[in-house]
Amino acid sequence: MTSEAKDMVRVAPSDEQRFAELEASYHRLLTRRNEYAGAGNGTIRRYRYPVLTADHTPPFWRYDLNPESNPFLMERMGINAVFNAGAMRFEDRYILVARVEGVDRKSFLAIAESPTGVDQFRFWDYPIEMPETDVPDVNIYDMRLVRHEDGWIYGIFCTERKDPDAPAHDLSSAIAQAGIARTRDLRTWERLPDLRTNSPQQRNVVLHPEFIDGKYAFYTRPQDGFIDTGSGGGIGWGVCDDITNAVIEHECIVDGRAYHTIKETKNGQGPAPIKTDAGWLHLAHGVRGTAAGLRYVLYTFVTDLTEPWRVIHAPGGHLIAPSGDERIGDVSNVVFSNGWIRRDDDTVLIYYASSDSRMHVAETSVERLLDYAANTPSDAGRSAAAVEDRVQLIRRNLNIRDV
Ligand code: M1P
Repeated sequence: MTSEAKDMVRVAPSDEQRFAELEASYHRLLTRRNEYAGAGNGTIRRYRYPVLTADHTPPFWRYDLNPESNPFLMERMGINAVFNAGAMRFEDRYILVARVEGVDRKSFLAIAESPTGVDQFRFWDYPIEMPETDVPDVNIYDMRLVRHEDGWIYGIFCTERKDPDAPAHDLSSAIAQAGIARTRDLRTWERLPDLRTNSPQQRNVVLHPEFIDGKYAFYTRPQDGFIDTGSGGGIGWGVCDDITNAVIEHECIVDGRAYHTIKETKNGQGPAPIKTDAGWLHLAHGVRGTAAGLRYVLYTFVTDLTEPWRVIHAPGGHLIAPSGDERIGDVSNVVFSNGWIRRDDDTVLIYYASSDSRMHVAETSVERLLDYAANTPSDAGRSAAAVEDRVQLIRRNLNIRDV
């Protein structure tokens, strides 16, 4: 044995201590109680601590625990980030299906469950082993979970593959499509053929939870390129007869991109909408360009109960924007949501990721979201009209004060 190797062996006991501390901090993280981060703004109230991070992944996902094959207790397969989780209630548990990204940049989907919905999320022992299609996915992520009225739980997710038509020197061009899988127990997944539409690419596709005239209905996001939506006009809508061979012949735009708004560059449906007496409540992300890159925020809108493709309330501006530490991560200045849960008492937990790095939760209610949607002025379109809206608010408030 060389003297260098002997030196390495001598530090072995401290490696064990290091791993013991790692396990202790993992345990502390999973048992830590969450708390409100502040009073909120009347619409949403954030919780202080992220609900899922890379450190929430079990050490046995990352370390080889066999001293024979890993005498230095090295992390063999690191996890880079945990973000963009779908969400649902299942057997009295709060379930998140997170996008887990290894240090090799490959994303996979893994389920974490919690008894409270705001803390104590623990990953199941094994990630989802999603079956592949004939053309294997290179990367899968951002699952939207939907309990459909046909009795299945569907997971619609982005499947990314290298563009086969890209020139040999182009190693970045990729094609995004919507992968479809279904399950009854969240453990065994049946993979169905990917959604087919007339758009060259799709991302942020979401299954509507109910049949529309006996057909399956999807929110789509047609896009010309992998990053640029190009001629894709915004959040789309289309129906298909057969989910086991899902083909959408025609898409219409439900919620379009618009100049000088929070959704100028692109937008995308978040989770499946929540059904309320006043219409379908939607959560979506809007993207605009800045000198510092793209800025992703969350916004909401309401569509008609019987015609879910028709917007009836469109409050202007964002519901949630990156704040404080949320601004920083692998892709900074991003908040993104593909999961929310309506509790029996009509409170709503919004699960959102910040900067493609970690998962947070904010609380609101159906009543508050509907009030927000119905009474927040829509985007005024220009500065003078926005000032006019604000002046009216000020005038009403000062009149009240003078009374
Ligand atoms: O990096 C921000 C987000 O970018 C994509 O969303 P969109 O297609 O709307 O731009 C997705 O890759 C998403 O996962 C990611 O969080």
